[in-house]
Amino acid sequence: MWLLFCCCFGLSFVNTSPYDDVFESYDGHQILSVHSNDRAKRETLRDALPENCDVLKFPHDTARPVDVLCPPESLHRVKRHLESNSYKYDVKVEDVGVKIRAEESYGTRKKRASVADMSWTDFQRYETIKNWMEKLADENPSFTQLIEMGRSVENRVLYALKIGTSPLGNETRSVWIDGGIHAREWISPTTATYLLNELVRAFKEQSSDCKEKGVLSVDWYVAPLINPDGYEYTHTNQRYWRKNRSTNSGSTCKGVDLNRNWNVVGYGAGATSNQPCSDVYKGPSKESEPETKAIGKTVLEHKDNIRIYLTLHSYGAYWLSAWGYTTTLPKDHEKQITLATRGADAIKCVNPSRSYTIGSAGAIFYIAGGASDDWAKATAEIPYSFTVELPGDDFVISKSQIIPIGEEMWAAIKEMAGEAARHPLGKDPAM
Ligand code: 0X9
Ligand code: ZN
Repeated sequence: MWLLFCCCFGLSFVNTSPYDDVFESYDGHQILSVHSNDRAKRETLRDALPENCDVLKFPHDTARPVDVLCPPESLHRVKRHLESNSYKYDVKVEDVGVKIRAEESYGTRKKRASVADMSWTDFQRYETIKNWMEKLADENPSFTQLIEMGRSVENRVLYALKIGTSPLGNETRSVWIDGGIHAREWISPTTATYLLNELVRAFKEQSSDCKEKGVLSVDWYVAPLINPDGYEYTHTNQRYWRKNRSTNSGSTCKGVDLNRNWNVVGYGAGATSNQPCSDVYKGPSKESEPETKAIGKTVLEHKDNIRIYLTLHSYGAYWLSAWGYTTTLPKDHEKQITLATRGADAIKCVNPSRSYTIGSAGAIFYIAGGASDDWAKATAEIPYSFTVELPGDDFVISKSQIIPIGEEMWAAIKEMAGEAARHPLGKDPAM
């Protein structure tokens, strides 16, 4: 019976349909939250799910549920399997199609973007973000610099904006923030643009606010949307797309998981796949993707000054440090956790009900190698490296959350500035 179930349902982690150029409405799809304190049983569940179900979250903490998105044709079989194997589950989202149309007007957003569209009351398209970054650079030449890092698979420009006046010349410390490596995590690029906007405001005003003064003492690199092709695809075709839009040789399935593609120790470890149809496909080789190459090259050019690398993801409110490819902790684990805690405490001051879970990715989340956080610490030798899983309980999140989450992260970012400013230059002392 068990064998039959596995054969029918396939054995992969998460798979994407080869016919991915069609518009997916998600009508009748459900998200199931599956509860089980038994770690082995949770792993068995992952292996037993059908190929067309998508494991959205698989928390290491067994007190938290595993979230699975399934299409209507699989729901009956999956629920029968859960019930006959005594898994407890709730239907977290009754009809995903209805939810995403209500939250985001998904599928109706083919309108042409313009700079005037930039706001934080809605999720913006690539063109809007790109035009807005160009405008920021044009209007503020004394403290910004637009960096064209490279081009995506579909030839979209990959921008980072440098903000700062380098008050200590070559000795000025800097902080790197990126967003949107995972296409469907819309709150990530949105929060990155929110932070970029606050940074530009603070520099423009030459703010005398004590905390904001700290912000002015370092340089900032913000790359808000590093997987623009995947992001656009989530607006036009499949809201739950995760990867970039590479064509994979020998397969009809597109896309590489850019957060499994970095040239770093641990590439291929844990929740990673060598199957192009998998949502966690690591690519044909390390740094095979133009997006990974472009961002990596830019970070390396500034690595001696960048003291903190911060990459924004969603969801669940976790502040994660390296390593992610192993449960082993780095030598300076306590130092990483101290700064992460300062960030989370600053967030709590803005929103007392917001609680981040803090720890190393491999130990408290799940093991996954080839991610940008490990690369920033091990390869670029940047002293602090964090993945922040922003709040929410789904990749689909209400646009009313954009500003509150932006305000929270802005408070955390000011803490990062203070630490970056006082940290010694040079190679990470822990490496
Ligand atoms: O799996 C990921 O890439 C990240 N989680 S997400 O749900 N946003 O996809 C977590 C990455 C944590 N870092 C490492 N495992 N190195
Ligand atoms: Zn992510």
